[in-house]
Amino acid sequence: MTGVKIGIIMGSQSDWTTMREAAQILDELGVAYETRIVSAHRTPDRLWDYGKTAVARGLEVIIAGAGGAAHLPGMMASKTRLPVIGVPVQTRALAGVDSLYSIVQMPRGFPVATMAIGAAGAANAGLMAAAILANSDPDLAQRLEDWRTALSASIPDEPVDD
Ligand code: RP5
Repeated sequence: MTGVKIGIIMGSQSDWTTMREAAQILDELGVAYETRIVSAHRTPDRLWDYGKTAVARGLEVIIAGAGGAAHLPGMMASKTRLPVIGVPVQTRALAGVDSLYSIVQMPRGFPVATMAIGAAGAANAGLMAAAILANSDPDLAQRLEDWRTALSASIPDEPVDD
């Protein structure tokens, strides 16, 4: 086991621009993660192996981003009991609504915690994964509290002209 508890997986290199937002949040919070390209359609055996070995390798949360016919998060949820956080990547053709619908409407029994479309969703996936780990990691819990306090403090009281 590597000690890494969060896996960030995505269907394509082209998803990394979005999924990097999750990684950046975890960097800010000092949480280790691994990143892999795992495509439900192009590398199904890789998906199967990743899901099958995830628990034994010590992972505790999987963040899965995909676009279009975005079957990666749901298929991963079917293969591992670990919590899977889905990120609908924004697409050109249908603006990510296709991704959202592909991820969110899971059948009873195999949930995917589905975030918003695009960069905000990916960042929130990082925060959600950290929040899950923080339940059993007081130091991380404090860092997460501090992160949230700093964000609140950065919001001005009044708007200014652009
Ligand atoms: C999906 O197809 C990927 O998750 C990606 O969002 C989308 C397009 O992939 P590329 O054609 O850019 O590799 O499987």
